[in-house]
Amino acid sequence: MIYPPSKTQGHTDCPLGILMLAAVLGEAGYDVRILDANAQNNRKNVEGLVLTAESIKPDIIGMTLLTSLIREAYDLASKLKSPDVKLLAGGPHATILPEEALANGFDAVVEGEGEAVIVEAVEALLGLRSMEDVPGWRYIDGEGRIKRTGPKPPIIDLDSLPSPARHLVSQDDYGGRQNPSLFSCVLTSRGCPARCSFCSGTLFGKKFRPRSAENILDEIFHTQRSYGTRHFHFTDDTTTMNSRRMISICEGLIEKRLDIEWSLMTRIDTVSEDLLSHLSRAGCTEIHYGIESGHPETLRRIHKPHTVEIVRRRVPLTAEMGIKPILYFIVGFPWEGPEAIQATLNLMEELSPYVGYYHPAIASVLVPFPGTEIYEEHKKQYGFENWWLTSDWNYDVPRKETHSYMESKIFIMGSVLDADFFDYSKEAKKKIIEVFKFMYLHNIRIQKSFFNPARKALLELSDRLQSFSPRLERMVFTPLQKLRRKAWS
Ligand code: B12
Ligand code: SF4
Repeated sequence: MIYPPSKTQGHTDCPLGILMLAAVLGEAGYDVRILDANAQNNRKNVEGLVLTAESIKPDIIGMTLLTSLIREAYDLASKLKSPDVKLLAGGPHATILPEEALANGFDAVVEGEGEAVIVEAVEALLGLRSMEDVPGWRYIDGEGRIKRTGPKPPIIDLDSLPSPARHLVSQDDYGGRQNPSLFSCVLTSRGCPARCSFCSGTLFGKKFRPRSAENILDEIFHTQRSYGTRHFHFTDDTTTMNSRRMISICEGLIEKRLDIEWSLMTRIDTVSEDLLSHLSRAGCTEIHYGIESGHPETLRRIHKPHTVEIVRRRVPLTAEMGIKPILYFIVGFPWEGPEAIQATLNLMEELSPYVGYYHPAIASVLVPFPGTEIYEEHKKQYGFENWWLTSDWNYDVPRKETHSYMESKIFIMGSVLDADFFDYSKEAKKKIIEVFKFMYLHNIRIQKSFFNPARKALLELSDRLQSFSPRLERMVFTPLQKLRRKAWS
């Protein structure tokens, strides 16, 4: 099972999807290996993955397809393709565009969650059962035609699934440099009833499906026992959707007296003062909220289920309870001019005394992911149909040669602004840069590093030189950029 390589990101979270499938296949007696190309201490490029796969000689290679990694994944598939191996795809991009995956070398695609059908899919690919007998997938039949089988029902009883096969990856590969404690992620529920227009949330559906508190506590307890894990991160879409369940998890954690910290991702409209107080007492240290915007009109148009007022009340409340709020924002919706972006910047400034850090996710400038309302409504007007298949719209690899020193620092992993999906005006771009500069300065300030004054001074110098003469800025900063580029490669 392969998680394909990213040119820019090692990831801090373990690849839960393929670890879940590996656990199910392991129970059925299959020998499964995990190749996570972005594991922090063991990153692999396409060539490295091909060599490793050749030495393992698997019967079937499964791959998670994400839009952000799709060109690497298709390149990898074309190099792995051989009559001796079957290629199976799954994951968000494969669910949204299964036929594209089949056209790019895969023999079959499982749509949506994989646990309920993975054993049948493997049996069919090994020739042990008919391909038509596997629900919820598409495959290429003996005559080269694409076949689709009927839908598979969602897994209602998530407690019936085994725990992810964590023993197949090295726990040291996850957690991030800022979080050196042994780290593991846990998925405590699936599905989100909201319908945000930028979100590729189709994979787990709209119905919230929780695991029971006992089942989650059991996974945490055994993972901590087996690996000495000190920090758990709940990566659900909306962990706190059902507060009664969440309070039971908190009570269980307090009762078990595990020496752990934990964090979660959720919607800010689903947390109350009472719930936050339970979370805090049970060791929750961080909550990741998708705030997205400080512009009320934008929040309404993207169907975000909260208002600016809710954010204004609950971010400080979270901090007062001793939990760090980690905020995610998106700027550059197609209708947003400089005033709308300024409204988001104003909200960031207002909240900054309470904020742990602003998450430096590369899509903080809007990326129109396939299958989303934003993509469907704007692809024709802006001409970005199927952008992920070409390098013209490349948004994640920094184009350092066109960036000032400051830009290359504040757009930490990428160049979304270069991709310019929505033809931003000069003023809007300037405002976007201000937002990112603000986030960068906030994030380095809270790191309290000895180098901060120097970092800040370099940033300001680059900014001033750039507005005076971009050529001069390049002359001064190119040697520094070259040094950094060397460090990157
Ligand atoms: C945690 C997380 C991350 C982590 C890392 C995830 C990791 N290591 O796997 C971090 C923070 C690094 C991250 C970053 C990004 N993420 Co993210 N992330 C998530 C999140 C919240 C949970 C992922 C998870 O653990 N899911 C739980 C497991 C069990 O599900 P799963 O991996 O999908 O696997 C199931 C099925 O997909 C399927 N399956 C998966 N692989 C395979 C393979 C085979 C062979 C088969 C048969 C089936 C199969 O079966 C699995 C079990 O049911 C999801 C949202 C979500 N609800 O899933 C977004 C999500 C995956 N991320 C998304 C995005 C957009 C990003 C970023 C581009 C955003 C950004 N701003 O930077 C980056 C790109 C990362 C990259 N590597 O390129 C989108 C992907 C959309 C798309 N079209 O690809 C999602 C769906 C969020 C959303 N709703 O829009 N992400
Ligand atoms: S609340 Fe989060 S997971 Fe749910 S639809 Fe909106 S962005 Fe997606």
